[in-house]
Amino acid sequence: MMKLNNLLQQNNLDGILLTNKYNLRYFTSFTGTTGFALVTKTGRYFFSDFRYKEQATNQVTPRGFEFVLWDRSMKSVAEFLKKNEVKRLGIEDQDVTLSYYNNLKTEFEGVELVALEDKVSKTRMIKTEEEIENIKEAVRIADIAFSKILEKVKEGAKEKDLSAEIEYIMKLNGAEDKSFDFIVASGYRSAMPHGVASDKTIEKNEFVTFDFGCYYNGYASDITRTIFFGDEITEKHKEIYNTVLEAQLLAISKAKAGMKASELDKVARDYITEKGYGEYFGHGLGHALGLEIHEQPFVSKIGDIVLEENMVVTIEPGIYIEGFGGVRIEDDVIIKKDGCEVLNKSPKELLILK
Ligand SMILES: [Mn+2]
Repeated sequence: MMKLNNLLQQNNLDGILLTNKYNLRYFTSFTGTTGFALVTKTGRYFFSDFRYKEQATNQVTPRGFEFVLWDRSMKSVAEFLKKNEVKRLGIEDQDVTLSYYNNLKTEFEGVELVALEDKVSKTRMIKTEEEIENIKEAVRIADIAFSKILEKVKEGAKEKDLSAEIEYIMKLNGAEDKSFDFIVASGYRSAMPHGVASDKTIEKNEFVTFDFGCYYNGYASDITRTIFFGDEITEKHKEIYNTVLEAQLLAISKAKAGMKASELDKVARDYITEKGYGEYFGHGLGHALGLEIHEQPFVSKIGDIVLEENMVVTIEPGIYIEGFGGVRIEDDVIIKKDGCEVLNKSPKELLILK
């Protein structure tokens, strides 16, 4: 609640319209799909329709919000603005459509709409102990899935089937849902950083990259492991794998509170560049995760946010060589005062499955 008051004050606002579903969950505990909140200096309201009356009331009341049965018009919301003397209203401009914005402009006559950009989402960057516990459990479930999926990797196995198995294993182990569309990318497809599982089957002597995660209590996990399938591994495969692994371990050894996200990115990037593979590492080193699978701070060349204690970020360098294959290794880590804590327990040394 302090965070919302600070936002009002720092941006010289009389109110904030919360519409982003992750921010709504964070501040009101609402887990449904239809609803929004109005926060003013004097009142806190949560608007939703008849379907969510009971659920929303139970969830938002303990968080200090009053449930308002919404008639689906913004005109009725304007009454609340008037009642609370809102002249400057912050909106989550990155979250609303142009037509929604135009509607607000019409219905909220005389109210100045102020774009908050990602200021609300950024209040979620430092995790509480409870949030960290949820992320840890989501990571633990993902680790179980990795160990179990290895038994299913064989010649002719379809990427999509392996992806479905991973989801099934995680759900059997307590996951609410998958946290994104899994990447199972084998052979030439492993050179695609976002090679979502396809109909391709696993063949001998290729890399297979698994990138997956789940939700537990609303919080995400995200893990990537690359294995080699077959008995004829080349020196090039080994070199690429070990370069990514060394870069990942190096970044983990340097990650700590007080450094800029871009400095952490540079640690892994410089190492990979020194080894001659710089041009094949075309994405950022990582991203934070929490209620969202990708959230601030982003760990990239342009990441100017300073890492702080209890931010949870991924460290996931990769090398991708078109026509040959690729490797990525990803762990979720908690930033600490003097280092970081790696949450994933899945092994990272080169695994050759025959
Ligand atoms: Mn990731």
